[in-house]
Amino acid sequence: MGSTTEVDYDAIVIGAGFAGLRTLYELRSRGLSVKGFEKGSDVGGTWYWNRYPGARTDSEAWVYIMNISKELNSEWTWSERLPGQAEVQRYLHHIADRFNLRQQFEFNTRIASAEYNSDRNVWTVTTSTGQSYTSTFLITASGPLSSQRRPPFDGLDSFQGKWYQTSSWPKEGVDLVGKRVAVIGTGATGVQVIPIVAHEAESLTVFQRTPNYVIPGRNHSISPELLGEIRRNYDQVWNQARGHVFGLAYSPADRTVADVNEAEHQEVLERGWETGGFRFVFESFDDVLLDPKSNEAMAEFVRNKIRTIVKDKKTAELLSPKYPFLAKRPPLGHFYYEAYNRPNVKLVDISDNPIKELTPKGIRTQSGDEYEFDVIIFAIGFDVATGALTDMDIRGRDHTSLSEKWSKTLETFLGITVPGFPNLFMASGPQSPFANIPVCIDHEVNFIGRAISDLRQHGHTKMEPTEAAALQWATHVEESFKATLLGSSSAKVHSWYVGANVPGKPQNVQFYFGGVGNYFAQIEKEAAAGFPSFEKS
Ligand code: N01
Repeated sequence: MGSTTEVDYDAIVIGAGFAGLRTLYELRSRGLSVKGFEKGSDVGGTWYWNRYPGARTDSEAWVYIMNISKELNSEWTWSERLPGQAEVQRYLHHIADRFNLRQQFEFNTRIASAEYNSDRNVWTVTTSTGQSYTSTFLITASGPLSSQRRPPFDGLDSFQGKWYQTSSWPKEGVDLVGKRVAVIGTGATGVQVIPIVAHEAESLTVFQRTPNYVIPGRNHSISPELLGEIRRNYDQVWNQARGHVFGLAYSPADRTVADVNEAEHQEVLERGWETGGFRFVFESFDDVLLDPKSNEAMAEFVRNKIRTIVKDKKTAELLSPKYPFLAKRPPLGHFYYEAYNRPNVKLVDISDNPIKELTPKGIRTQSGDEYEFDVIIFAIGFDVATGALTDMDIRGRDHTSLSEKWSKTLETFLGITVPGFPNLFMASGPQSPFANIPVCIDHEVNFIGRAISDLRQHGHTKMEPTEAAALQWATHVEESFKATLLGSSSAKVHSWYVGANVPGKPQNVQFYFGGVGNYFAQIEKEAAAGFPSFEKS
């Protein structure tokens, strides 16, 4: 069974983060010969690259897991509700060692291109140093938030201080003590970095284009009692996350804004705020993404918190978003707003006065104001979802590249496969759910494994989704987005949900917002029916 053409491996996997490790484990368990390639010098993916100060998960530890073995779940001890970068990295190292995954990866190896040969039904994958390898199946696990954007400012090379990007933070760290530091960007990354830098640097200037609704993370250590309870109920916890719209182990609030009076409403939000994390968002009211009244009430509640915490009135107002709650992915903060009360921290609003250029001494805005720095930290986000894939030259059946295909319209089937690209599978690809990623990866990779096993069991060697199935999925992705308040939001202007943060990128909904539970039901239906949306031969 399998390909009749001679290949180096049954499958090649690109990336050694959560998705790559999970894929390698899955396919190897199904008897395939698998080789992995990873740009970094070790496993970790996001957690390998994003070592910036303050980096930690926004999902609770107990759902930030690889659910491949009961023993793993009961032997690994998370120390915090929202584990830090080093701890997640240790977890992934542990998995790589415990399941002997590391030796099947080639590290320090960037994949430059991958090309499908129709006559031979073979993928040829070529590294940036020109080494080529062949396989029947190609699985990308390159991450939805991994293609970093180079700072798009003129004069970058003229800056005489040091500049860093959070998503390629030096392994040895950066000493900021006594330095005048700038942070550009106030997304989830900037929000994590800012309070830590504020403590270390002599001065910190934050350049904010759009404020965010920052929810307190309320991180805490995990007590032995809590750990015991989670371990005893792991299946239940996992099932809860599988069924939750964003893949978190939360219960529905079972109430909408219409069910309560004003006092009860505030009480519920107050309780949620104290609990912190995404529980505030998802366990307070179920209609926050659907009912403008519920949404605005939550938004105003957060604005009031900002006004209470931040002492300087003007700064508080600048930090208060005016667009609908959740229109941007709300970051979790760890004393984020409090940082602005420090005398060494200053906020510069660049919403109407953008950064024009970097100068030898620092940053100049459109109005001509110049700010001097020793260090500039860019936390300006990613070319999300498609970026890491189009960065590689991946060419399918008729020699078209993914980049060319998606410049017209973003089309995938279930966010996992693409018409015209036989035997290509994407773990966490574009149009897959916007959610707690490890839960999604687990199911997507299982789907990929089942698809390949099914194909081989039927004596076939090639599968490709039909155009009709992909079109239907793309339409469903668009409609699901528009059915929420996200689709009509005023923040869509820079929103990476639709790719608007990257100049020139075609604007399409990049993720599936129809809910994790819905998504899993659809991939399960496809798999259970024997993959009817694919052409196989
Ligand atoms: O990136 P972002 P991120 N001039 O794109 C600003 C995940 N994550 O890395 O909003 C000036 O959200 C930009 O401004 P605006 C998580 O899913 C997870 O912070 O476009 N400013 C924005 O403020 C997250 O949502 C975790 O107007 C410019 C910022 O830079 C996702 O990654 C931790 C600019 C970019 O924010 C991305 O978050 C961290 C310009 N030219 C991240 N260009 C955890 O769960 C951009 N900006 C742990």
